[in-house]
Amino acid sequence: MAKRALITGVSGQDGSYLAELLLDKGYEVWGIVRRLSAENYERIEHILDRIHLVQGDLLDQSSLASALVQAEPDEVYNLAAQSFVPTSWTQPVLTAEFTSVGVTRLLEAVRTVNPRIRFYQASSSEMYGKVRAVPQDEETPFYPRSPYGVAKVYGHFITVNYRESYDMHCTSGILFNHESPRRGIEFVTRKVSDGVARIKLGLQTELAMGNLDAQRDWGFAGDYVDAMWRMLQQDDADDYVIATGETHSVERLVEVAFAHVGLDWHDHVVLDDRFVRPAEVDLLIGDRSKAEAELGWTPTVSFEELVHMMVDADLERLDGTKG
Ligand code: NDP
Ligand code: GDR
Repeated sequence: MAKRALITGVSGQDGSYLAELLLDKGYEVWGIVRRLSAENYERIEHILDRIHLVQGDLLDQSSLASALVQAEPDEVYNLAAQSFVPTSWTQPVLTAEFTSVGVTRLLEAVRTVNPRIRFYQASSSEMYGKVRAVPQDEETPFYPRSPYGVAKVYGHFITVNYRESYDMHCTSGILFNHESPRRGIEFVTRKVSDGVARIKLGLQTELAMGNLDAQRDWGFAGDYVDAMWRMLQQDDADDYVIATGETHSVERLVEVAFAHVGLDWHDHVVLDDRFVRPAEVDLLIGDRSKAEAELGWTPTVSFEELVHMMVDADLERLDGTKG
């Protein structure tokens, strides 16, 4: 019989890639979506006829339990969250409700409906924040620097706690930044790829940016959802860091993106304090040794390939809308 999976956040970047991956593996795929006044299924439009959607919200306990009863999953992937770091300063309580307590709501629903379900929690390198070690691995202590990071630390430890308290198969994947043409437009890589494409096509001239010195370990989202799946296939649940092991500054990102279309970033990028954060995460670089050894996982897309892929996708998308 086909395995069944339930994904929260299926309409997001990672949810859409994970749904594709699980369909390819022969899973029956279910996704939880929020009721909105207008549907936002852009990223899953191409697979809508192959997946099952059920309405639910991380704020609503009974909707989560109902979704589990309906979908009868073998595996649950909790990808839903308020995931944009700057918004966590303007909406800190809502961020905690979604990104922290939401995890407990879902874990409780799993525990009561069927504790044998395997559970994946989308943890984040933002938990390392003001980093205590370089590079960061599963043993590195957390020091979050935003309400989002703080919320994710809670989500991580409640997942570990359900594993230890109830002997449930609960895994926390500590994923470093991962991007794609489906990345939300306000995140830095997509903001840059979209801005570069617009400037190249003559639709705008400037790109306003925040801190260019921040360094991130950026990978391709398609690779990272494969790591999530691999984690849930292990006999025993555990925590894993997923990263490329390379770090680049935002300035380097901007340089590579503009150079790809034959432009010099100095001619177009302007600094704007509105995009500078109250507290910054200066440097992230992950050590994926454990994932490589135990999951056999390695990234397949380099930083330059990723930036080029994203700029090309935005050029193609915007060129069609020009004139
Ligand atoms: P996105 O922001 O693209 O997607 C978030 C998803 O969560 C959307 O489908 C959104 O639905 C859904 N959602 C938000 N709030 C609720 C709620 N209250 N109830 C139900 N669904 C909700 O995030 P990504 O795909 O990039 O990331 C997936 C997960 O991984 C997130 O938890 C994120 O914090 C985490 N993460 C991401 C990393 C990255 O680099 N991308 C790195 C490490 C962790 P809607 O479409 O309705 O808004
Ligand atoms: P991040 O991603 O905060 O790392 O969280 P984001 O792309 O928003 O920022 C990365 C870095 O770029 C700097 N930066 C800017 N960022 C944005 N968004 N816009 C700008 O104009 C800009 N200028 C400079 C930021 O200061 C920061 O240092 C992402 C999210 O997906 C989280 O959900 C996830 O958990 C982490 O990655 C790992």
